[in-house]
Amino acid sequence: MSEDISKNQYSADSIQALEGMEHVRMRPSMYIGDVGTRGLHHLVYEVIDNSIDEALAGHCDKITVTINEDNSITTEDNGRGIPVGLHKKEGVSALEVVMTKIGAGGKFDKDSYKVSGGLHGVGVSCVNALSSHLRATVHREGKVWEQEYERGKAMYPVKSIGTTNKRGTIVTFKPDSEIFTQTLEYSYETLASRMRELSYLNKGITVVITDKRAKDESGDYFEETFYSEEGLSEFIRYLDETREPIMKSVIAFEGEKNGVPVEVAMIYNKSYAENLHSYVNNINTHEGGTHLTGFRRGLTHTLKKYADESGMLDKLKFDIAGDDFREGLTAIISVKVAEPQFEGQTKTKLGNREVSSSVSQAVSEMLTDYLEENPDDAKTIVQKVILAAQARHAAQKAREMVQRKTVMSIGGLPGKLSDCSEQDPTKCEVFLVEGDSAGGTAKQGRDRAFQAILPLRGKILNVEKAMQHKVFENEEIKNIFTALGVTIGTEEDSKALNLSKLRYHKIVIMCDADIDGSHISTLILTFFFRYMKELIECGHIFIATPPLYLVKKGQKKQYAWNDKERDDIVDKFGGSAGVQRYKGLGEMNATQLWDTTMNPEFRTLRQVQIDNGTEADRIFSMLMGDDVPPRREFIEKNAVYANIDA
Ligand code: 0RA
Repeated sequence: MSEDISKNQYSADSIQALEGMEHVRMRPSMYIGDVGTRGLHHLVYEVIDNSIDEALAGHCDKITVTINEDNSITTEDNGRGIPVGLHKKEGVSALEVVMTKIGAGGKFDKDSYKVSGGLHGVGVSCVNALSSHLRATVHREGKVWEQEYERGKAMYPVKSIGTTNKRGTIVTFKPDSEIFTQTLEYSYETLASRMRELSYLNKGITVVITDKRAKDESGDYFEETFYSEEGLSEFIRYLDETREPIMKSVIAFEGEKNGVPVEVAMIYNKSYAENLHSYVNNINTHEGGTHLTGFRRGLTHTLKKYADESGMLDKLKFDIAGDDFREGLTAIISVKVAEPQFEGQTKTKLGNREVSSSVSQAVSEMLTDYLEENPDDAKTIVQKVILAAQARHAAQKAREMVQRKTVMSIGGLPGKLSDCSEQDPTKCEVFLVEGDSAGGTAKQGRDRAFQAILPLRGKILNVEKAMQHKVFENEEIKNIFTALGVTIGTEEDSKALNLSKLRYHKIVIMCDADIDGSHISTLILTFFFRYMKELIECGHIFIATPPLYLVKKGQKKQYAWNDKERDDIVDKFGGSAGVQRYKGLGEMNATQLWDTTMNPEFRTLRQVQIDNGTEADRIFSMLMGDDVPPRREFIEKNAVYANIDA
């Protein structure tokens, strides 16, 4: 009798497992966020997370990721290898359970809690479910084991295919074109920047990434190796490569506080930007949370105490606020939390209360020591804080001016704005257009029912180099704020944006398709990234893509967006087709601009996304900062289309 029951239970469970995998295929976004570029890349992170877990448990120190020629991915690690023995409850190999059962998670021993884990933490079975083919190869206890799957279903039982003296797991998967209908193409840059980030966050692991789709000058596959001996303090140096430090060394802390592993590293530089990056279990917590609050509290408290005791604040006529302690600060906070509670719009805000005091204690400890041991740096920092407070008072006044203008703006929209007639913001679009003449063409070409035009004068202010009050005093920038209906700042959180009155849900940057145009787009993007990041995060910012060529023969006319398209059209038209190269928006007439770039039926808008906030921050400061050589190198490397991972 008992045998019967267990048999029934087994089949009931396996049906449930099957349903789990089917469910992943039916509702992939529930598991990996989306089925676009992001979800596609997420598959790789999901597999790698298991390897990182092995490394954190001390069993693995090398991970390789390969983009194969066919855009399948191979990951390999030298961890313990997924167990292959019989899984008693399921009656099949543990490997098969890990690969085909949703929520099996992998780790059967409860003692080693899983600290890594992707944003969704769904495990490698989910990757399997969403792959048309996956092969798992395990080197373990002298043998090589293998199993293959199609759309998550095992093709045969786990088999031994040879002997080995290595250990580890190799997974090769091909994302399913039935699921990923938008794109199956991996971005080397996106994967590489995540691997670089992981190597800094988990020091001592070697991460190698190879792109078999591309070869370098000497005919070898394109490959990079990331390895960090020091972890976060090296990460800080990397992020601040193009900023000038105002102190001798990076301040760093690593240890456990109240059972929470905490790592912090920070440095002050000469810029005015605050660059805080926080991670929980290797996930970038864009929205911050309790660990970030703890950091801020520890920092403010310790610096204030030091400044008070040193007497440097004695004659100060104005107050010092929290923000002032963070101007020109670059910091990374990385914590490991056993059961993280993620909150917020994008589920990237840590909710666990207990973490706040752990981080705050860690920061107070490390900073107090540093200030005591480095009195010169301590003075420099306090002086910088005082200057920041002074500038903030000036900025406050400038901001109040913008605010007042915005509040009065019913009927007080910028003169240069050609507004649309639609009142519902979800249906409205605004085009930010480079130059008055292209602005004029856009104004004629648009559908005035729902499209507004705001021409911008030439190069807008480079906000990366300007102090805050200069930014808020700038005419073009004031116009953008007023036109969009966005207001800034309440007393408590001076940088929070108020998007409730946003007047257009699509904000489209429309510039020439040349170097100057890219530069202007980048300036505008830098402004949004530094001052209105929420607009990017909520998916409101787009880039228009005007065509590069018009191919004509007799009555036939077709536009081309790149050289290959142009050549294909010339071939199709045959012989004496004429090619016109558009140097700028100004060379198109209103109808052409509407047909190719503005008409929602035919245009392509590129939505601006931040795939890696930490890397995006570094790139903006490099592109827009003072240091020329790295910028030149970046532009040369990305010459065709400056692809700013953002
Ligand atoms: C289940 C249990 C153990 C390790 C793993 C899964 C594991 C999964 C992956 C996925 C990629 N690389 C991996 N490495 C390990 C624990 C193994 C043990 O106790 O020996």
